[in-house]
Amino acid sequence: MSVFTVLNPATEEPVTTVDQVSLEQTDEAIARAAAAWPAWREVAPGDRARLLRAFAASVDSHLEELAGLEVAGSGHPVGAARWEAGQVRDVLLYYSAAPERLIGQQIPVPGGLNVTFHEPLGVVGLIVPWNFPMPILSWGMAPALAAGNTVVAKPAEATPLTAMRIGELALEAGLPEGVFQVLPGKGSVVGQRLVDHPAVRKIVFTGSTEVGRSIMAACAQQVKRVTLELGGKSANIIFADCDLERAAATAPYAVFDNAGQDCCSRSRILVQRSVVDRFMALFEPAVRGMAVGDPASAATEMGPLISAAHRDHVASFVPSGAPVAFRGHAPSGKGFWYPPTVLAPVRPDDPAYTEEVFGPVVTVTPFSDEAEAVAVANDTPYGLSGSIWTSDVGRAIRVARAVETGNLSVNSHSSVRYWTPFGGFKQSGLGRELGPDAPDAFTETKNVFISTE
Ligand code: TAP
Repeated sequence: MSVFTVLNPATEEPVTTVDQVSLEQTDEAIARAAAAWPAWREVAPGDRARLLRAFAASVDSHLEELAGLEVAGSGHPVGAARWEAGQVRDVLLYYSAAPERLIGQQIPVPGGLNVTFHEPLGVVGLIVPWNFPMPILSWGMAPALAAGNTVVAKPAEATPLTAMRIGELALEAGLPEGVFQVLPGKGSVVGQRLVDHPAVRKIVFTGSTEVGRSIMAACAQQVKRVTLELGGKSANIIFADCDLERAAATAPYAVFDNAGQDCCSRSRILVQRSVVDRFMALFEPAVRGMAVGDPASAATEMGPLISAAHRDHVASFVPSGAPVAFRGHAPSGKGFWYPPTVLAPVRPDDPAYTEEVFGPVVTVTPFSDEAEAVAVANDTPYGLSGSIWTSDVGRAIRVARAVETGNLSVNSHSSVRYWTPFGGFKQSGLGRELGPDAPDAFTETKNVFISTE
Protein backbone atom coordinates (compact mmCIF):
# COMPACT_ATOMS: atom_id res chain seq x y z
CA MET A 1 0.00 0.00 0.00
CA SER A 2 1.39 3.43 -0.87
CA VAL A 3 1.45 6.14 1.74
CA PHE A 4 1.33 9.91 1.27
CA THR A 5 2.96 12.27 3.75
CA VAL A 6 0.95 15.45 4.26
CA LEU A 7 3.31 18.40 4.79
CA ASN A 8 2.51 21.60 6.64
CA PRO A 9 3.10 24.19 3.87
CA ALA A 10 4.06 26.85 6.43
CA THR A 11 6.78 24.76 8.11
CA GLU A 12 7.54 21.92 5.67
CA GLU A 13 7.11 19.57 8.65
CA PRO A 14 5.14 16.32 8.20
CA VAL A 15 1.61 16.55 9.63
CA THR A 16 0.63 12.91 9.19
CA THR A 17 0.69 10.07 6.70
CA VAL A 18 -2.31 8.84 4.75
CA ASP A 19 -2.78 5.40 3.20
CA GLN A 20 -3.55 5.76 -0.49
CA VAL A 21 -6.58 3.93 -1.77
CA SER A 22 -5.78 1.35 -4.48
CA LEU A 23 -7.65 0.51 -7.66
CA GLU A 24 -9.20 -2.57 -6.02
CA GLN A 25 -10.31 -0.55 -2.99
CA THR A 26 -11.82 2.05 -5.33
CA ASP A 27 -13.85 -0.67 -7.03
CA GLU A 28 -14.97 -1.97 -3.62
CA ALA A 29 -16.07 1.53 -2.56
CA ILE A 30 -18.00 2.03 -5.81
CA ALA A 31 -19.70 -1.34 -5.23
CA ARG A 32 -20.66 -0.27 -1.68
CA ALA A 33 -22.05 3.03 -3.04
CA ALA A 34 -24.05 1.18 -5.70
CA ALA A 35 -25.40 -1.25 -3.08
CA ALA A 36 -26.38 1.60 -0.74
CA TRP A 37 -28.22 3.56 -3.43
CA PRO A 38 -31.58 1.73 -3.67
CA ALA A 39 -32.23 2.18 0.06
CA TRP A 40 -30.95 5.79 0.09
CA ARG A 41 -33.18 6.89 -2.77
CA GLU A 42 -36.15 5.36 -0.91
CA VAL A 43 -35.48 7.25 2.34
CA ALA A 44 -38.52 9.50 2.81
CA PRO A 45 -37.70 13.08 1.79
CA GLY A 46 -38.27 14.44 5.29
CA ASP A 47 -35.94 11.81 6.75
CA ARG A 48 -33.24 12.53 4.18
CA ALA A 49 -33.58 16.20 5.07
CA ARG A 50 -33.20 15.38 8.78
CA LEU A 51 -30.07 13.31 8.11
CA LEU A 52 -28.50 16.16 6.13
CA ARG A 53 -29.30 18.56 8.97
CA ALA A 54 -27.72 16.13 11.45
CA PHE A 55 -24.65 15.98 9.18
CA ALA A 56 -24.54 19.81 9.18
CA ALA A 57 -24.82 19.87 12.97
CA SER A 58 -21.99 17.37 13.25
CA VAL A 59 -19.78 19.56 11.02
CA ASP A 60 -20.78 22.59 13.09
CA SER A 61 -19.72 20.97 16.34
CA HIS A 62 -16.31 20.13 14.80
CA LEU A 63 -15.60 23.49 13.11
CA GLU A 64 -12.46 24.21 15.11
CA GLU A 65 -11.08 20.72 14.50
CA LEU A 66 -11.73 20.97 10.75
CA ALA A 67 -10.26 24.47 10.59
CA GLY A 68 -7.18 23.25 12.46
CA LEU A 69 -6.69 20.42 9.96
CA GLU A 70 -6.87 22.89 7.05
CA VAL A 71 -4.39 25.25 8.71
CA ALA A 72 -1.93 22.39 9.27
CA GLY A 73 -2.48 20.45 6.06
CA SER A 74 -3.15 23.21 3.52
CA GLY A 75 -1.62 26.35 5.07
CA HIS A 76 -4.91 28.28 5.02
CA PRO A 77 -5.11 31.22 7.44
CA VAL A 78 -7.23 30.13 10.38
CA GLY A 79 -9.89 32.81 9.79
CA ALA A 80 -10.38 31.55 6.24
CA ALA A 81 -10.32 27.91 7.36
CA ARG A 82 -13.08 28.56 9.91
CA TRP A 83 -15.16 30.20 7.17
CA GLU A 84 -14.54 27.21 4.86
CA ALA A 85 -15.69 24.69 7.49
CA GLY A 86 -18.73 26.89 8.14
CA GLN A 87 -19.45 26.81 4.42
CA VAL A 88 -19.71 22.99 4.54
CA ARG A 89 -22.30 23.30 7.32
CA ASP A 90 -24.21 26.04 5.48
CA VAL A 91 -24.24 24.21 2.14
CA LEU A 92 -25.54 21.05 3.84
CA LEU A 93 -28.26 23.06 5.57
CA TYR A 94 -29.22 24.86 2.36
CA TYR A 95 -29.60 21.60 0.41
CA SER A 96 -31.30 19.83 3.32
CA ALA A 97 -34.40 21.69 2.11
CA ALA A 98 -34.11 20.12 -1.34
CA PRO A 99 -35.39 16.52 -0.78
CA GLU A 100 -38.87 17.85 -0.02
CA ARG A 101 -38.84 20.13 -3.08
CA LEU A 102 -37.82 17.68 -5.82
CA ILE A 103 -41.21 18.10 -7.43
CA GLY A 104 -42.13 17.54 -11.05
CA GLN A 105 -44.79 18.97 -13.35
CA GLN A 106 -48.19 17.81 -14.49
CA ILE A 107 -48.88 18.64 -18.13
CA PRO A 108 -52.40 18.16 -19.57
CA VAL A 109 -52.32 16.41 -22.97
CA PRO A 110 -55.12 15.04 -25.19
CA GLY A 111 -56.42 11.79 -23.69
CA GLY A 112 -54.67 12.16 -20.37
CA LEU A 113 -51.82 13.92 -18.66
CA ASN A 114 -48.09 13.71 -18.36
CA VAL A 115 -46.26 13.88 -15.06
CA THR A 116 -42.55 14.37 -14.62
CA PHE A 117 -40.25 13.02 -11.90
CA HIS A 118 -36.71 13.95 -10.93
CA GLU A 119 -35.00 10.57 -10.62
CA PRO A 120 -31.59 10.34 -8.90
CA LEU A 121 -28.73 9.11 -11.08
CA GLY A 122 -27.10 6.54 -8.78
CA VAL A 123 -23.43 6.77 -7.79
CA VAL A 124 -21.81 10.19 -8.25
CA GLY A 125 -18.00 10.57 -8.40
CA LEU A 126 -16.68 13.80 -6.98
CA ILE A 127 -13.09 14.86 -7.78
CA VAL A 128 -11.82 17.77 -5.68
CA PRO A 129 -8.70 19.99 -6.09
CA TRP A 130 -6.32 21.04 -3.32
CA ASN A 131 -7.05 24.75 -3.22
CA PHE A 132 -10.39 24.72 -1.36
CA PRO A 133 -10.72 21.15 -0.03
CA MET A 134 -13.80 21.77 2.13
CA PRO A 135 -16.07 24.15 0.19
CA ILE A 136 -15.61 22.41 -3.16
CA LEU A 137 -16.30 19.03 -1.58
CA SER A 138 -19.56 20.35 -0.13
CA TRP A 139 -20.71 22.00 -3.38
CA GLY A 140 -20.95 18.59 -5.07
CA MET A 141 -21.67 16.37 -2.08
CA ALA A 142 -24.65 18.18 -0.57
CA PRO A 143 -26.93 18.58 -3.63
CA ALA A 144 -26.02 15.10 -4.91
CA LEU A 145 -26.99 13.47 -1.58
CA ALA A 146 -30.10 15.63 -1.28
CA ALA A 147 -31.26 14.45 -4.71
CA GLY A 148 -30.99 10.80 -3.60
CA ASN A 149 -27.60 9.80 -5.02
CA THR A 150 -24.74 8.12 -3.22
CA VAL A 151 -21.36 9.85 -3.46
CA VAL A 152 -17.76 8.67 -3.70
CA ALA A 153 -15.39 11.62 -3.26
CA LYS A 154 -11.70 11.83 -4.09
CA PRO A 155 -9.90 14.72 -2.40
CA ALA A 156 -6.64 16.00 -3.87
CA GLU A 157 -3.70 13.82 -2.93
CA ALA A 158 -2.00 16.73 -1.17
CA THR A 159 -4.99 17.81 0.98
CA PRO A 160 -7.08 14.82 2.08
CA LEU A 161 -7.40 15.49 5.82
CA THR A 162 -10.55 17.60 6.09
CA ALA A 163 -12.47 15.54 3.52
CA MET A 164 -11.57 12.33 5.39
CA ARG A 165 -12.81 13.82 8.66
CA ILE A 166 -16.02 15.05 7.00
CA GLY A 167 -16.56 11.48 5.74
CA GLU A 168 -16.34 10.22 9.34
CA LEU A 169 -18.71 12.96 10.54
CA ALA A 170 -21.29 11.84 7.96
CA LEU A 171 -21.32 8.36 9.48
CA GLU A 172 -21.41 9.73 13.03
CA ALA A 173 -24.43 11.85 12.01
CA GLY A 174 -26.30 8.73 10.92
CA LEU A 175 -25.85 8.60 7.14
CA PRO A 176 -26.01 4.91 6.20
CA GLU A 177 -22.78 3.07 5.29
CA GLY A 178 -21.84 3.54 1.64
CA VAL A 179 -23.91 6.69 1.08
CA PHE A 180 -20.95 9.08 1.34
CA GLN A 181 -17.39 7.78 1.10
CA VAL A 182 -14.06 9.61 0.87
CA LEU A 183 -11.15 7.91 -0.91
CA PRO A 184 -7.75 9.54 -0.46
CA GLY A 185 -5.44 8.69 -3.32
CA LYS A 186 -4.01 9.64 -6.65
CA GLY A 187 -5.96 11.21 -9.48
CA SER A 188 -4.41 8.80 -11.92
CA VAL A 189 -5.69 5.83 -9.85
CA VAL A 190 -8.79 6.70 -7.82
CA GLY A 191 -9.95 9.66 -9.92
CA GLN A 192 -9.44 7.89 -13.20
CA ARG A 193 -11.32 4.81 -11.93
CA LEU A 194 -14.30 6.93 -10.89
CA VAL A 195 -14.34 8.34 -14.42
CA ASP A 196 -14.02 4.93 -16.11
CA HIS A 197 -16.24 2.78 -13.86
CA PRO A 198 -19.62 2.15 -15.52
CA ALA A 199 -21.49 2.16 -12.18
CA VAL A 200 -20.50 5.81 -11.62
CA ARG A 201 -23.23 7.75 -13.40
CA LYS A 202 -21.91 11.29 -13.07
CA ILE A 203 -18.55 12.97 -12.51
CA VAL A 204 -18.27 16.34 -10.81
CA PHE A 205 -14.74 17.55 -11.44
CA THR A 206 -13.05 20.69 -10.21
CA GLY A 207 -9.47 21.26 -11.24
CA SER A 208 -7.27 22.25 -14.13
CA THR A 209 -8.60 22.75 -17.65
CA GLU A 210 -6.05 20.22 -18.93
CA VAL A 211 -7.26 17.36 -16.70
CA GLY A 212 -10.88 18.47 -17.15
CA ARG A 213 -10.53 18.10 -20.91
CA SER A 214 -9.27 14.51 -20.58
CA ILE A 215 -12.07 13.67 -18.11
CA MET A 216 -14.67 15.03 -20.51
CA ALA A 217 -13.24 12.87 -23.30
CA ALA A 218 -13.26 9.77 -21.06
CA CYS A 219 -16.82 10.45 -19.89
CA ALA A 220 -17.89 10.65 -23.54
CA GLN A 221 -17.06 6.93 -23.92
CA GLN A 222 -20.01 6.08 -21.66
CA VAL A 223 -22.03 9.25 -22.31
CA LYS A 224 -21.49 9.86 -18.60
CA ARG A 225 -22.87 13.07 -17.11
CA VAL A 226 -20.13 15.52 -16.20
CA THR A 227 -19.83 18.91 -14.56
CA LEU A 228 -16.50 20.69 -15.01
CA GLU A 229 -15.27 23.60 -12.89
CA LEU A 230 -11.92 24.58 -14.39
CA GLY A 231 -9.38 27.38 -14.54
CA GLY A 232 -9.71 31.13 -14.78
CA LYS A 233 -7.89 34.32 -15.74
CA SER A 234 -10.40 36.85 -14.55
CA ALA A 235 -10.36 40.62 -14.98
CA ASN A 236 -10.89 43.28 -12.33
CA ILE A 237 -12.08 46.21 -14.50
CA ILE A 238 -11.66 49.60 -12.88
CA PHE A 239 -13.29 52.60 -14.55
CA ALA A 240 -12.22 56.17 -13.80
CA ASP A 241 -15.64 57.08 -12.36
CA CYS A 242 -15.55 54.48 -9.55
CA ASP A 243 -14.74 54.77 -5.86
CA LEU A 244 -11.03 54.31 -6.60
CA GLU A 245 -10.03 54.14 -2.93
CA ARG A 246 -12.36 51.17 -2.36
CA ALA A 247 -11.37 49.47 -5.60
CA ALA A 248 -7.67 49.74 -4.70
CA ALA A 249 -8.17 48.72 -1.06
CA THR A 250 -10.05 45.53 -2.00
CA ALA A 251 -8.05 44.58 -5.13
CA PRO A 252 -5.42 42.65 -3.10
CA TYR A 253 -8.12 40.42 -1.63
CA ALA A 254 -9.62 39.85 -5.10
CA VAL A 255 -6.37 38.22 -6.24
CA PHE A 256 -4.21 37.28 -3.24
CA ASP A 257 -6.92 35.55 -1.20
CA ASN A 258 -5.80 31.94 -0.54
CA ALA A 259 -2.37 33.07 -1.82
CA GLY A 260 -3.88 33.44 -5.30
CA GLN A 261 -4.72 29.73 -5.41
CA ASP A 262 -8.28 30.57 -6.32
CA CYS A 263 -10.00 29.82 -9.63
CA CYS A 264 -11.91 33.13 -9.26
CA SER A 265 -8.77 35.16 -8.60
CA ARG A 266 -8.96 38.50 -10.45
CA SER A 267 -5.39 38.15 -11.71
CA ARG A 268 -5.64 40.78 -14.45
CA ILE A 269 -6.37 44.29 -13.22
CA LEU A 270 -7.54 46.53 -16.07
CA VAL A 271 -7.53 50.24 -15.17
CA GLN A 272 -8.83 53.17 -17.20
CA ARG A 273 -5.75 55.04 -18.41
CA SER A 274 -6.68 58.41 -16.87
CA VAL A 275 -6.53 56.98 -13.32
CA VAL A 276 -3.75 54.38 -13.60
CA ASP A 277 -1.18 56.45 -11.69
CA ARG A 278 -3.59 57.26 -8.88
CA PHE A 279 -4.75 53.63 -8.70
CA MET A 280 -1.16 52.37 -8.45
CA ALA A 281 -0.41 54.91 -5.69
CA LEU A 282 -3.38 53.59 -3.71
CA PHE A 283 -2.80 49.92 -4.58
CA GLU A 284 0.84 49.82 -3.45
CA PRO A 285 0.26 50.40 0.29
CA ALA A 286 -2.69 47.99 0.19
CA VAL A 287 -0.44 45.24 -1.23
CA ARG A 288 2.47 46.02 1.08
CA GLY A 289 0.07 46.07 4.04
CA MET A 290 -1.22 42.53 3.56
CA ALA A 291 -0.55 40.38 6.60
CA VAL A 292 1.39 37.41 5.19
CA GLY A 293 2.61 34.86 7.71
CA ASP A 294 1.75 32.17 10.25
CA PRO A 295 -1.59 30.65 9.16
CA ALA A 296 -2.41 29.78 12.76
CA SER A 297 -2.53 33.50 13.67
CA ALA A 298 -5.98 35.10 13.49
CA ALA A 299 -4.41 38.29 12.07
CA THR A 300 -2.94 36.53 9.03
CA GLU A 301 -4.52 37.35 5.67
CA MET A 302 -2.32 35.26 3.37
CA GLY A 303 -0.48 32.01 4.01
CA PRO A 304 2.03 29.95 2.02
CA LEU A 305 1.59 28.17 -1.30
CA ILE A 306 0.66 24.49 -1.23
CA SER A 307 4.06 22.96 -2.12
CA ALA A 308 7.62 23.61 -3.19
CA ALA A 309 6.81 22.46 -6.73
CA HIS A 310 3.90 24.88 -6.94
CA ARG A 311 6.06 27.72 -5.62
CA ASP A 312 8.57 26.99 -8.40
CA HIS A 313 5.72 27.06 -10.91
CA VAL A 314 4.47 30.43 -9.61
CA ALA A 315 8.00 31.86 -9.53
CA SER A 316 8.50 30.88 -13.17
CA PHE A 317 6.02 33.62 -14.12
CA VAL A 318 8.32 36.23 -12.54
CA PRO A 319 11.76 35.58 -14.08
CA SER A 320 14.64 37.93 -13.44
CA GLY A 321 14.01 41.12 -15.35
CA ALA A 322 10.21 40.75 -15.01
CA PRO A 323 8.43 44.12 -14.75
CA VAL A 324 7.82 44.03 -10.98
CA ALA A 325 6.09 47.28 -10.02
CA PHE A 326 6.06 46.46 -6.30
CA ARG A 327 5.72 43.53 -3.92
CA GLY A 328 4.39 42.75 -0.50
CA HIS A 329 6.40 40.74 1.94
CA ALA A 330 6.61 37.07 2.85
CA PRO A 331 8.41 35.23 5.63
CA SER A 332 11.86 33.85 4.86
CA GLY A 333 13.07 30.42 5.94
CA LYS A 334 11.01 27.25 6.02
CA GLY A 335 7.64 27.17 4.27
CA PHE A 336 6.46 27.56 0.70
CA TRP A 337 6.22 31.35 0.82
CA TYR A 338 5.82 33.71 -2.10
CA PRO A 339 5.17 37.45 -1.73
CA PRO A 340 2.19 39.26 -3.29
CA THR A 341 3.64 40.54 -6.57
CA VAL A 342 2.37 43.24 -8.94
CA LEU A 343 3.61 43.27 -12.54
CA ALA A 344 3.27 46.41 -14.70
CA PRO A 345 3.57 47.26 -17.49
CA VAL A 346 3.17 43.77 -19.01
CA ARG A 347 3.34 42.76 -22.65
CA PRO A 348 0.17 41.13 -24.02
CA ASP A 349 2.10 37.90 -24.71
CA ASP A 350 3.62 37.70 -21.22
CA PRO A 351 2.61 34.29 -19.73
CA ALA A 352 1.84 36.07 -16.44
CA TYR A 353 -0.82 37.97 -18.37
CA THR A 354 -2.15 35.14 -20.53
CA GLU A 355 -1.91 32.03 -18.31
CA GLU A 356 -3.47 31.07 -15.00
CA VAL A 357 -0.68 31.56 -12.42
CA PHE A 358 -2.64 30.20 -9.44
CA GLY A 359 -0.44 32.20 -7.10
CA PRO A 360 -0.10 35.73 -5.71
CA VAL A 361 0.91 37.42 -8.97
CA VAL A 362 -1.22 40.09 -10.65
CA THR A 363 -0.77 42.20 -13.78
CA VAL A 364 -2.00 45.78 -14.26
CA THR A 365 -2.97 46.88 -17.77
CA PRO A 366 -4.43 50.25 -18.85
CA PHE A 367 -7.40 50.64 -21.19
CA SER A 368 -8.92 53.68 -22.91
CA ASP A 369 -12.68 53.17 -23.01
CA GLU A 370 -15.52 50.74 -22.29
CA ALA A 371 -15.22 48.93 -25.63
CA GLU A 372 -11.53 48.30 -25.12
CA ALA A 373 -12.08 47.14 -21.52
CA VAL A 374 -14.59 44.53 -22.67
CA ALA A 375 -12.41 43.39 -25.58
CA VAL A 376 -9.34 42.99 -23.33
CA ALA A 377 -11.33 41.24 -20.59
CA ASN A 378 -12.69 38.75 -23.14
CA ASP A 379 -9.34 38.12 -24.82
CA THR A 380 -8.73 34.83 -22.98
CA PRO A 381 -9.89 31.24 -23.39
CA TYR A 382 -11.20 31.38 -19.82
CA GLY A 383 -14.43 32.88 -18.51
CA LEU A 384 -15.01 32.18 -14.84
CA SER A 385 -15.21 35.35 -12.83
CA GLY A 386 -14.48 39.09 -12.70
CA SER A 387 -15.30 42.46 -11.17
CA ILE A 388 -16.45 45.82 -12.53
CA TRP A 389 -15.90 49.07 -10.66
CA THR A 390 -17.96 52.08 -11.81
CA SER A 391 -20.51 54.55 -10.43
CA ASP A 392 -22.52 54.42 -13.67
CA VAL A 393 -25.28 51.82 -13.22
CA GLY A 394 -25.96 51.58 -16.95
CA ARG A 395 -22.31 50.91 -17.68
CA ALA A 396 -22.10 48.32 -14.91
CA ILE A 397 -24.95 46.37 -16.48
CA ARG A 398 -23.72 46.85 -20.06
CA VAL A 399 -20.23 45.63 -19.22
CA ALA A 400 -21.52 42.78 -17.04
CA ARG A 401 -23.62 41.58 -19.99
CA ALA A 402 -20.70 41.91 -22.42
CA VAL A 403 -17.99 40.18 -20.38
CA GLU A 404 -17.99 36.45 -21.17
CA THR A 405 -17.77 34.98 -17.69
CA GLY A 406 -20.10 33.09 -15.39
CA ASN A 407 -19.73 35.10 -12.17
CA LEU A 408 -19.26 38.83 -11.83
CA SER A 409 -19.36 41.38 -9.05
CA VAL A 410 -20.05 45.10 -9.40
CA ASN A 411 -18.30 47.38 -6.92
CA SER A 412 -17.29 44.35 -4.89
CA HIS A 413 -14.37 41.96 -5.07
CA SER A 414 -16.29 38.74 -4.49
CA SER A 415 -19.10 36.99 -6.35
CA VAL A 416 -19.48 33.44 -4.97
CA ARG A 417 -22.56 32.69 -2.84
CA TYR A 418 -23.77 29.13 -2.32
CA TRP A 419 -27.38 30.10 -2.99
CA THR A 420 -26.55 31.52 -6.45
CA PRO A 421 -25.40 29.53 -9.52
CA PHE A 422 -21.67 29.16 -10.04
CA GLY A 423 -19.67 28.03 -13.08
CA GLY A 424 -17.72 29.12 -16.12
CA PHE A 425 -18.05 30.24 -19.72
CA LYS A 426 -15.68 29.01 -22.45
CA GLN A 427 -12.82 26.80 -21.18
CA SER A 428 -13.58 27.59 -17.54
CA GLY A 429 -16.08 24.79 -17.39
CA LEU A 430 -19.32 23.10 -18.21
CA GLY A 431 -22.51 23.21 -16.18
CA ARG A 432 -23.34 25.07 -12.99
CA GLU A 433 -23.03 24.24 -9.32
CA LEU A 434 -24.75 25.82 -6.31
CA GLY A 435 -27.95 27.85 -6.34
CA PRO A 436 -31.48 26.50 -6.01
CA ASP A 437 -31.32 24.32 -9.15
CA ALA A 438 -28.16 22.38 -8.25
CA PRO A 439 -29.98 19.20 -7.10
CA ASP A 440 -31.65 18.98 -10.55
CA ALA A 441 -28.19 18.45 -12.07
CA PHE A 442 -28.02 15.21 -10.07
CA THR A 443 -31.27 13.85 -11.49
CA GLU A 444 -32.77 12.81 -14.80
CA THR A 445 -36.20 14.08 -15.73
CA LYS A 446 -38.61 11.23 -16.31
CA ASN A 447 -41.77 11.94 -18.30
CA VAL A 448 -44.79 9.62 -17.84
CA PHE A 449 -48.04 9.71 -19.85
CA ILE A 450 -51.15 8.62 -17.94
CA SER A 451 -54.16 7.82 -20.10
CA THR A 452 -57.56 8.94 -18.86
CA GLU A 453 -59.39 7.07 -21.60
P1 TAP B 1 -5.76 19.10 -11.15
O1 TAP B 1 -4.34 18.75 -11.26
O2 TAP B 1 -6.57 19.11 -12.39
O3 TAP B 1 -6.38 18.12 -10.05
C1 TAP B 1 -7.71 18.21 -9.60
C2 TAP B 1 -8.15 16.86 -9.07
O4 TAP B 1 -8.19 15.92 -10.15
C3 TAP B 1 -7.21 16.26 -8.04
O5 TAP B 1 -7.96 15.56 -7.07
C4 TAP B 1 -6.38 15.32 -8.88
O6 TAP B 1 -5.77 14.28 -8.15
C5 TAP B 1 -7.42 14.78 -9.82
N1 TAP B 1 -6.88 14.19 -11.04
C6 TAP B 1 -5.69 14.41 -11.64
N2 TAP B 1 -5.57 13.65 -12.75
C7 TAP B 1 -6.71 12.94 -12.86
C8 TAP B 1 -7.20 11.98 -13.80
N3 TAP B 1 -6.49 11.61 -14.86
N4 TAP B 1 -8.43 11.46 -13.61
C9 TAP B 1 -9.18 11.84 -12.57
N5 TAP B 1 -8.76 12.71 -11.63
C10 TAP B 1 -7.55 13.28 -11.79
O7 TAP B 1 -5.96 20.55 -10.55
P2 TAP B 1 -5.28 21.17 -9.24
O8 TAP B 1 -3.90 21.55 -9.60
O9 TAP B 1 -5.51 20.29 -8.08
O10 TAP B 1 -6.18 22.45 -9.00
C11 TAP B 1 -5.90 23.66 -9.59
C12 TAP B 1 -6.82 23.95 -10.75
O11 TAP B 1 -8.18 23.81 -10.35
C13 TAP B 1 -6.70 25.34 -11.27
O12 TAP B 1 -6.69 25.35 -12.67
C14 TAP B 1 -7.98 26.03 -10.76
O13 TAP B 1 -8.40 27.13 -11.51
C15 TAP B 1 -8.94 24.93 -10.80
N6 TAP B 1 -10.05 25.21 -9.89
C16 TAP B 1 -11.26 25.51 -10.43
C17 TAP B 1 -12.31 25.81 -9.58
C18 TAP B 1 -13.64 26.14 -10.14
S1 TAP B 1 -14.90 26.03 -9.14
N7 TAP B 1 -13.81 26.45 -11.39
C19 TAP B 1 -12.14 25.79 -8.20
C20 TAP B 1 -10.89 25.48 -7.71
C21 TAP B 1 -9.85 25.17 -8.57
P3 TAP B 1 -4.29 14.48 -7.50
O14 TAP B 1 -4.51 15.16 -6.25
O15 TAP B 1 -3.74 13.12 -7.36
O16 TAP B 1 -3.51 15.31 -8.46
